[in-house]
Amino acid sequence: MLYLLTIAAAVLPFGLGCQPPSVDIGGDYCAAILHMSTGSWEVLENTCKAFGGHLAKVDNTDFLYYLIKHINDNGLTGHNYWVGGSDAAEEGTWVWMDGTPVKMGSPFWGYETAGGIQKPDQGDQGNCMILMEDYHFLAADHMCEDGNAGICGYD
Ligand SMILES: [Ca+2]
Repeated sequence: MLYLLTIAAAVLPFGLGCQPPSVDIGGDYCAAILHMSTGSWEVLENTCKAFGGHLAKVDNTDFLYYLIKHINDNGLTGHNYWVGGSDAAEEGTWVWMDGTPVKMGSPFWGYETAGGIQKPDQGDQGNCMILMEDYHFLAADHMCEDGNAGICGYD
């Protein structure tokens, strides 16, 4: 009995930090990487809401680093992941779900090596933010209705 209590005391502090289905991705960050889900940006946002979160607000480079590392270290590649940025309300003005501005440029947004064009570059055709495998999981603007996986955040 004492043995079990000792194990619980040692394990629980790490488990309690992240609300399921989110997991500890390192760096004291929690996220739910929904690699098995496929849906529009809105569908994935609703899925995240059902899980008590939102599409992730990836507004600091440390969080982005641990997200990409977790995806690569856990075989979660092969998907593109919706995150919580959008410029649907006003073209060119990217905001998170809570209305705060999305940081533009490097190191958050991906770019095409040929031509060096940095995302976002799709205008009205791309109003939802996605971490694209083609850009090593840096961000791109993408057609919101396209079916993709998503990442829920709990901040
Ligand atoms: Ca746009």
